[in-house]
Amino acid sequence: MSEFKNLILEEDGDVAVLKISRPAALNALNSETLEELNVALTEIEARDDIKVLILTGGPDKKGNEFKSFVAGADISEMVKFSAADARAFGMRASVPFFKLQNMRQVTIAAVNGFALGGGCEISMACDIRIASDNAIFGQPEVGLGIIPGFGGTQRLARLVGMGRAKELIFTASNIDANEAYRIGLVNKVVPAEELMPTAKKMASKIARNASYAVSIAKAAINNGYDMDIQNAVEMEANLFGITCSTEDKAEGMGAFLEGRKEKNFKNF
Ligand code: CO8
Repeated sequence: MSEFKNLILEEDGDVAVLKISRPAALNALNSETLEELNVALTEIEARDDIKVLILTGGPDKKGNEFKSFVAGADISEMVKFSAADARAFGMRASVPFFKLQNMRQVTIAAVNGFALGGGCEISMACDIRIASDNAIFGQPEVGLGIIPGFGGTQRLARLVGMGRAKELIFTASNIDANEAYRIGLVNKVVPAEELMPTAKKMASKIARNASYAVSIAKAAINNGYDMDIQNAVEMEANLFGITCSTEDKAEGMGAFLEGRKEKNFKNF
């Protein structure tokens, strides 16, 4: 794996933890970090031994682990942008964000503090969000004279519905973790010290299943989401057919029929 300036990759068996680490800027996303994210996610996706990726924020400069997930895109970089620079920045972010959304592995955002602007947006590009009870979510962009530009106007509405997305974006209000849970923005809220253990427990549970089937299920959900239901269900039937041709199907069903708890999935 490559070396990174603003990212830290930790591996724990078949689960990888990728920390965004810019302690001086509360992990704000600048161009360099977006480039690094693209490289890291490309390398992780090519690794068969990594089944689940947890994305989280590194500590702030005082060492506080629960200060910030990602405090947005880097305002000191964006302030100098022309319209063309801004578009290029947005497109640069869309590559790693779509990787998080569509890569073979399941992606879990472990949100350990501020998830503002681009921070809320990168969490929404992940499959699942778990928040520490001190996490704060928001899309403050219109207060800065801009709009969410890393997919926030699109992914927030898809996750929490158009009315709530419009309220959050138009008021630029922050919400706490419990409100984020109430509106369906996060899957789970846990005490701060339980955040990584909970994310790792969920990751291990996912990793124990047939990972090829999990990745096909992810593709079915993602691809079908914007299709009409008739075509989406037909697409699902085709993907179901593919999983029926795998050794893991023989192993999973065989284990059930033999009353065997242990399963030896080969992941194909
Ligand atoms: N960008 C750059 N630096 C930042 C950012 C940021 N987003 N957030 C925090 N920092 C820096 C601060 O400037 C400060 O630096 P220094 O110590 O050198 O003064 C350091 O991090 C610590 O921050 P604070 O002292 O402000 O810490 P507080 O605990 O007082 O406050 C907050 C924490 C509330 C999170 C506060 O830092 C804050 O409001 N940050 C900005 C949050 C924000 O507005 N984020 C959204 C940015 S816009 C965006 O994300 C758009 C995404 C789409 C772009 C698409 C382009 C095409």
